[in-house]
Amino acid sequence: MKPKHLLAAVAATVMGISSAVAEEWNMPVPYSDAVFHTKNIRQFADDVTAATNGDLTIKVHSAGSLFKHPEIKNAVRSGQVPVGEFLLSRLGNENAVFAVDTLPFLASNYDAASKLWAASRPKVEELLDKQGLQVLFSVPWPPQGLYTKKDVETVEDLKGLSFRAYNAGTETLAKKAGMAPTQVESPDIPQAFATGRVQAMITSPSTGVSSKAWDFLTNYYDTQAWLPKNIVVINKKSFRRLDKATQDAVMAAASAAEKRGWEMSMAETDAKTQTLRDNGVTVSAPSGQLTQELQAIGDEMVADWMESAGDDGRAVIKAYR
Ligand code: PCA
Repeated sequence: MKPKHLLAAVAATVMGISSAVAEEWNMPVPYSDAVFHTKNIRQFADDVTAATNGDLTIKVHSAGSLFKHPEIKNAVRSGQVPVGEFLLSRLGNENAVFAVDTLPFLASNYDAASKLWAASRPKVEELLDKQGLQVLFSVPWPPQGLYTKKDVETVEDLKGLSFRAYNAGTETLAKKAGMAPTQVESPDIPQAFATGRVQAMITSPSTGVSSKAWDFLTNYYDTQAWLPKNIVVINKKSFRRLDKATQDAVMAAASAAEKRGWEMSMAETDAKTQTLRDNGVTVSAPSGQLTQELQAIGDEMVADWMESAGDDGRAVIKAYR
């Protein structure tokens, strides 16, 4: 033990806190402080601090301020940071199984989403484990709806619009609907709309509210298309370096965070949809035709996915069904 650390340990013991050396971890997350995922993660961090009497504190860096969203997974993998959060389906280019939760209309309510997570979790854990990553918890966004700047009755009405995408699945859907997708991180949504770079998006009521959608668009169609999940992973080596009591505290806080996160997400759905209304966004159910046409696009995407996901993917769908 370095003298500095020895001193800290002695001081901690004298103060009656604990004999272990206090450690501080940096945790990058992509979403802003107002977002429920970030609030849930801050609670997780507080729980870890409390349960370990401050032996381990986790400092949350929100809105991509420490690492940009696309870099977070590799930052944890390489050990630049021990823990981080990202949108699971962003890894869909590595393995289609990671993106099963963004297949339109495959699992479009919380009950189905929970079953899909149970069916896919073992494979997701196995694939991430090979990269030296351990899954701590995963929490869904509310069901995804369509935001536009005009009334939309059919897919034809969407043709030619520039569309804000957040993963490969939303890009594919946009293209199939005749739109032109551009990848925009959620903290950059207001600017992308304000400058005319994009004119439509599909995301949750939560993200509509956190980006103040009423400032730049008029309509929200509650399509309930899918529930994409965020995932929190930890670097296995960093985890192994913790003593057993601290490891147990992290895992207990993680399982509480998963449960709390799903409840927060469910409560958000109606509350944030109401906030959209309160601020003047016209909230409506999609027309029968729009629903049918989006479903047809979803069916095509599921069929394509089944091919690209191979045996692993088919096993996940079988377990789900
Ligand atoms: N919000 C995130 C992902 C899905 C969601 O509801 C976003 O729009 O980037």
